[in-house]
Amino acid sequence: MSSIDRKKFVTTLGAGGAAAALLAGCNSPQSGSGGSSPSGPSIAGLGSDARGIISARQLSPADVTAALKTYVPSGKLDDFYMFASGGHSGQLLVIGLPSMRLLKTIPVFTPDPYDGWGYNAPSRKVLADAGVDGKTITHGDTHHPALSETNGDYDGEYVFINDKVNARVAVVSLKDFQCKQIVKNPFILSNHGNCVTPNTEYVIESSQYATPLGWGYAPLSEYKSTYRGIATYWKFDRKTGKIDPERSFSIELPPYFQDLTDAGKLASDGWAFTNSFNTELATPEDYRGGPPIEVGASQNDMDFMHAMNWRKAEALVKSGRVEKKNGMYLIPIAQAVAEDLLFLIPEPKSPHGVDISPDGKYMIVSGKLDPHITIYSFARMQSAIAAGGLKKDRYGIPIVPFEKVKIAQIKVGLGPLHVQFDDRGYGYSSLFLDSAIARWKVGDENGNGWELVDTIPVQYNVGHLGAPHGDTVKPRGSYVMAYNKWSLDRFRQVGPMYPRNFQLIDIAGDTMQMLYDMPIGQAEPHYAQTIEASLIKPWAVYPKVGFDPMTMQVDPKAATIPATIDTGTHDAGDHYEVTMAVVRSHFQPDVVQVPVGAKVVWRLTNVERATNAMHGLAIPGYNISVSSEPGAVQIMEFVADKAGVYPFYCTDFCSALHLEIMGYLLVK
Ligand code: RUQ
Repeated sequence: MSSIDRKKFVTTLGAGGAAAALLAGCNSPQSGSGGSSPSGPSIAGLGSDARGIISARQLSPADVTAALKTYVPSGKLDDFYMFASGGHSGQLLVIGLPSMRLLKTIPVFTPDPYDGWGYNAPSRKVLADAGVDGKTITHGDTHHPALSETNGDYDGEYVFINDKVNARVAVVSLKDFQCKQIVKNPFILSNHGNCVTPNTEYVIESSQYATPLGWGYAPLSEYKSTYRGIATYWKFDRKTGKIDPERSFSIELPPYFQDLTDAGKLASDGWAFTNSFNTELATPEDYRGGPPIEVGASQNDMDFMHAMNWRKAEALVKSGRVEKKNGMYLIPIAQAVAEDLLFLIPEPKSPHGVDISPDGKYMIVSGKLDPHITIYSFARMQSAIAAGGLKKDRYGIPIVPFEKVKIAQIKVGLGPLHVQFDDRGYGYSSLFLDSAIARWKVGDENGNGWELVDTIPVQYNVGHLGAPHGDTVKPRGSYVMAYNKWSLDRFRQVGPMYPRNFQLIDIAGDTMQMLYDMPIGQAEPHYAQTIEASLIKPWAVYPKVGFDPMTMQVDPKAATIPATIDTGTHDAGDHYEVTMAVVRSHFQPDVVQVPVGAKVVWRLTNVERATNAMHGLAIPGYNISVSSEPGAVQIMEFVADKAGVYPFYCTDFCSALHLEIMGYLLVK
């Protein structure tokens, strides 16, 4: 039974139906509405065995259905890829759905020797280039993965991920699931929002905590006058697969703490929305005379959503009327206001997420300190702007009146944070305080029909939630995932640091069903995006032997076999060049000899064409570990500063003679 058949099969039986069939022993094909699937195994055949297992393991009918819905047999594949942030591990996780099996950790902001990231020369350069004031940073706090989009739907080509703590954005190619680039924001030191425009024209990064723009110093007493937020529109170039900082621009924002951003689509294409909290402009300094920051920043009943017409901003930049600062175009607040491309919309009390509906007609804001989600109409926002006469905030930005644009509020429960959609006209909200997912009906432009339908408890304290293609114009697949901060009683204890819990929920039926708990064995994940597996077309091996994953081209200096280039150690005058091939089961050459103090540039090419035939190389004492997939060249650079004999070996168990794949680095 294919995975799609399996799903249909289970759905036909209905929640509990399959289990009932199993529990009943299924001696007759009539039991359960589905009986036996025409192409699949007969339920009757499962009879007493299954009954025995079910009773020995004390499984309920719901348990058995959940197992059937998530089980992917050995040899079968998952239907979806989920790309989850790795929180302050700085990495990105790839997970299969519905099995919830971890497929890969993609190292991004943090070195990871299993992948050679941060241990080979090109990735060290990526990390160094993305440093702060010349200082290489070897950690990150990943929050919001954003898959590249074409016509508002995930296209499976790239995924972008932000580093909240250092205000950086990374580009990962889904050809080889490797990081290709990290850009450092030239204005800010912390970000939060990260999303793409509907054709990945831009990756939008929005600031979190206000600072003086450009990382300079200013006392907190100058917070209101000197500190600022930012929305940066990083220009993505599909031809190069890289962000082009030269064609990127930023819009200056007030020192409200900007939070999440979502790009408009379809009806609202060309716009982007960023909410904020701390319109009180409180600072931690207030502690000396006033309340602590979390109190100071929660005084106002309303904060502000920022609405930005990025297409207008882009045209303004192209017109040559925007100046560059710190190497990037920066549209100051006054210019953004004069050009009618920046507006504020009041939003209830310290909101967290803003999410645009699949048709682009509605902006939905989650209250965080308010039990409601608030629904705004994009069309009404346009009319209110066109009508003019808007009041302004203290920074001169026009405010679109709340009552003119808000069309509905749904009381969903305590601590709403984020919103996702399905293809059946429902929206879903994560409720942090209630530890639940709420399902509600998407209503109409006049505010009718927006109503809470159902909630399901989750375990526990959910942050984000995610549905397959849930941020696109075409959500699909019948799952919602809850990305929980706490797991409490869900897993065997592993000391005081508990695993975080990803939960898979079936939303196909009229009531939601909890299917699966997945422990995340590392930092708190925030958001994840999920894409149909068939849309991703990864390489099985690199396109050619000697392919450099960083330049995405063949390195002319890489070894190939049959050898077109001399392998061995070559004295290049100011450095030694090592050209090496690896194949089961040897390195060629397997002795590298250099004088002490030599600068070494060592290219290791895995010349295999067999899929999965991985090799690695690690050198003791030199902090070097690389991984080379079939076809890839890995470049290592170091100074051989200590005389000695250094055995190196292949770190992947690649053949029966794996232990024999070794060699010596002789530093004389
Ligand atoms: S945020 S849940 Cu980046 Cu909502 Cu963490």
